Amino acid sequence: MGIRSRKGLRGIKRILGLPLFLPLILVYSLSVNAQSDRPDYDLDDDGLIEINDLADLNEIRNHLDGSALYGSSAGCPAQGCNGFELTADLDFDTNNDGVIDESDTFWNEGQGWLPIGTSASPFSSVFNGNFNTINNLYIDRLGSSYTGLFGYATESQMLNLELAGPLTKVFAGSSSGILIGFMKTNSAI
Ligand SMILES: [Ca+2]
Ligand SMILES: [Ca+2]
Ligand SMILES: [Ca+2]
Ligand SMILES: [Ca+2]
Repeated sequence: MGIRSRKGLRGIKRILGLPLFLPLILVYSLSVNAQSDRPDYDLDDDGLIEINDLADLNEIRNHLDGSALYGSSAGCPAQGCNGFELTADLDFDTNNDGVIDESDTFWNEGQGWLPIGTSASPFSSVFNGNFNTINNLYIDRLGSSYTGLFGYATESQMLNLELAGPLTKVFAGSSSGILIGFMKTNSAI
């Protein structure tokens, strides 16, 4: 009994040694990629939250009115933020190997990019591309309406955005386009 307990204790020590080491690696990698923990989401105070990568772009769907990103409006001007602006070219061929497949981040089991905004919850703010390019948008959702980079928008504005790249493909149902599936009144491209 006594011998078994000592062995057990050594086993626990060995197990504890590993988890103490792992969280350090996790914390480090999280802080490197921590787009979601910015002290200021609108560095130039123009009311447009900066979109720096595809993860940021993907997060817009959770803040369709442009007031926040990752649940935060930190650094927005006093009247609040009312949209987004792109700060860099983006590429859906995320591993840069010349094909869009399951190795790319937004493959989604072959369906590709999930459009931002639905008829029930439309995108309703500003998206300024700042003359940057979104490359190789891939969507294969033949049964879906309102499909594009944005699926459905109302009371919104999209400007200065280029979509390009040889891998760009949007297979979709009715009311679909590459930039936007459907735009309601009082909107402008
Ligand atoms: Ca700006
Ligand atoms: Ca800004
Ligand atoms: Ca600011
Ligand atoms: Ca790829």
